[in-house]
Amino acid sequence: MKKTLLNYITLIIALSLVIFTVPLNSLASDMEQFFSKEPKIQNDVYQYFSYDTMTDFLIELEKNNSEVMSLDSIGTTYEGRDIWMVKLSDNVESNEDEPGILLIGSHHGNEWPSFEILIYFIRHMVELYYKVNTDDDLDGQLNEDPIDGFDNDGDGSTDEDPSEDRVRDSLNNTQIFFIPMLNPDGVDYGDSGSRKNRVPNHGPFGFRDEVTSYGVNLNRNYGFDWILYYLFPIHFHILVNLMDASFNYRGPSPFSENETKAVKSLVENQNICLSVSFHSYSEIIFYPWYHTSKKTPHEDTFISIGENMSKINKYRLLIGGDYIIPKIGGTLGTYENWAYGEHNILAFNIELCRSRVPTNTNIVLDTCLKHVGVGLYLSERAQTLDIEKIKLPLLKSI
Ligand SMILES: [Ca+2]
Ligand SMILES: [Ca+2]
Ligand SMILES: [Ca+2]
Ligand SMILES: [Ca+2]
Ligand SMILES: [Zn+2]
Repeated sequence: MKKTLLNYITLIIALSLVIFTVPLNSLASDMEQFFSKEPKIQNDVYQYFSYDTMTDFLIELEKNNSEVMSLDSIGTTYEGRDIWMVKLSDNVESNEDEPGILLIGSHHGNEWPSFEILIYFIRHMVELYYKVNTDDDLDGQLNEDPIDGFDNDGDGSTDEDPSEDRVRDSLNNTQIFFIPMLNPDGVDYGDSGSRKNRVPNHGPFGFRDEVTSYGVNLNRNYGFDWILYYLFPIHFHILVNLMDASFNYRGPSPFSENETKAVKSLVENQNICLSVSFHSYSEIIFYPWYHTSKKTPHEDTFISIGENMSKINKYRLLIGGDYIIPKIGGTLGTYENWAYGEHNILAFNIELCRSRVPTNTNIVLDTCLKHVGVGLYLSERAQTLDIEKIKLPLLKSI
């Protein structure tokens, strides 16, 4: 640990006599206090971040915690917004030989919980990294109920005494990358956002002079197996994906969009082994393949990680693509298929919540807290993957 950090911790210990004598019943109440200061809660209707408030918040957080947090623009959208990437790790400015995980929110701009949970997780990690081990619920035991979805000490409340050491272990041994809001143009569009981004389209292949419609579905724009559209046009719903006015329009060419280009470049330049892209809604978890019911060589590992996440967030794990993926056909151009198929990243999709944008404060905060648990688990599991030295063979799905 750096000397400045030690000084900082000493300062915190001194201050903690004052600050931490305030009883905190749970992290949720802690967060409510924080958000009410911001002011995030108005008449119990949850106020989500916007692109601008998120940008201000992340800039401020990075300024005060630059030893463990970096904030960089990894691209610019059609409407000129920065695509922010947050990295959390000790010695954050150097690229250390530690396993990396990547968490992405808002491929779809109208699915707001997907960025909200990531901003919450970032703040939790940064805040607890510098906090001394604290008996948050003042029951005389220290860190007896970490965030894992279980009431570990059987006192009737769940996850009420998160472990500060656990956060430090995590950030000292992994590199956590976030793109909390991949599609800010979509998030900022209208009152409730747009699923697609906001580029003007010029016909399905971009050849028309006039603007024919707006927006590409970023989660169909990844350049993996597009040829299957032409080999099996019916199975892969070519018309829905080809027609530019469609909600699932894939774009004029693979990686045509600035947002997917930014993800591609980040993944190509970092050592990422595990990843989750968040959407809403359905409370389900799934994993590749999405275009076939054929199982990947890593089915057992996908199931193991998926089941562990499911224990924390209580969402249903869809095994082997049953239910959502037809036996023949399915979805092409998704982030997960590309990340796994091209880069051997164990990539999951988590569909948050039971509605697209819940406004009940308790529901949103509960979702945020659960996914702090999921994020911590992923960071710990990434270390295991590294130690086990799982070498994923290069794959091609066809
Ligand atoms: Ca604690
Ligand atoms: Ca305690
Ligand atoms: Ca408990
Ligand atoms: Ca717990
Ligand atoms: Zn989505």
